Amino acid sequence: MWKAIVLVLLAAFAPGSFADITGTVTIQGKPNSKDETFVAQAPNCGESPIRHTENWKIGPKGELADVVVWVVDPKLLPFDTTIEPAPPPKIEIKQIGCRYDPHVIAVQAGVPFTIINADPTLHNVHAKVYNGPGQPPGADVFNFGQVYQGQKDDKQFDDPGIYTLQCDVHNWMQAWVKVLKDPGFGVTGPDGAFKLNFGNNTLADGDYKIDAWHPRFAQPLEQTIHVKNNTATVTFQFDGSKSF
Ligand SMILES: [Cu+2]
Repeated sequence: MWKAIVLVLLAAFAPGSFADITGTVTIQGKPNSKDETFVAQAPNCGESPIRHTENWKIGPKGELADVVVWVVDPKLLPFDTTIEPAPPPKIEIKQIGCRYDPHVIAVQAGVPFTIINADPTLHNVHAKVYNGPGQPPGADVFNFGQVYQGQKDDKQFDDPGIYTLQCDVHNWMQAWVKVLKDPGFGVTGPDGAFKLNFGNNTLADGDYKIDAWHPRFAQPLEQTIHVKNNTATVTFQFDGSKSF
C-alpha cells in the first residue's frame, strides 16, 4: 500500500511532468545577406586574426541556429512547495577568442546571468537597448570592463526586450540578448532544435501563442500551439527572402 503511494508520488514529480515544449526551426530559401570574413589583428585574441561575422548558422537542410523561441503569456500552474526546486538554469555567455559564445542568448527579466572573460586580454561589455533594424541603438544598460582571464560577472536586465552586447576594444565583437518576461524559452542550436526551459513550472493545458525570433529578421514568427499534459512540439520555418 505505502509502496504504491510512493510510486504514484514519484511518477507525479518525475522530471517529465514539468513543461516540455520542443521543436525545430529551419529557413527556406537564401537569406538576403551573407557573412563576411575579415582580418583583425589583436593581441591575445585567439590563434587566428581571420574572423567572421555571425549572421547566419544554417545547416544542410536549412536548420537555423541562434533563434530564440518562447511562449507568450504562459499560464504557469502553482508550484508544489513540498518539492525541492531544481536550481535555475545557469545562463552564461563567454568572451573567447575575441568573440561571444553563444552569439545569441535568452534570459528572463530580473534574473542574473553570467558573463565570463575567457581571454587573457581586456574586454569591455557594453549593453545597449536594440530598437530594431536600421534604428539607432537605445540607452546604455551597463558598461564595464573585464580585465583578466577568468573574470566572471553576474548581470541582469530588468525589462523585457532585445539588447546587444558589444566590446568597445574589439569593435567586431557583438552578441544578442533576448529578455523575456516569463519562463519558457530556449535558443536553437546548430541542428535547429530547441527545448523551452520552464524551470520547475508546469503549464496549464490550452492554446498558446509561441514566437520565434532571429536577429536577421525584423519580425518574429508566431503560431498557436496546443499544450496537453505539459507537452507540445512545434516547427517554424523562416522565409529567407524576408531577412536583412
Ligand atoms: Cu574585447
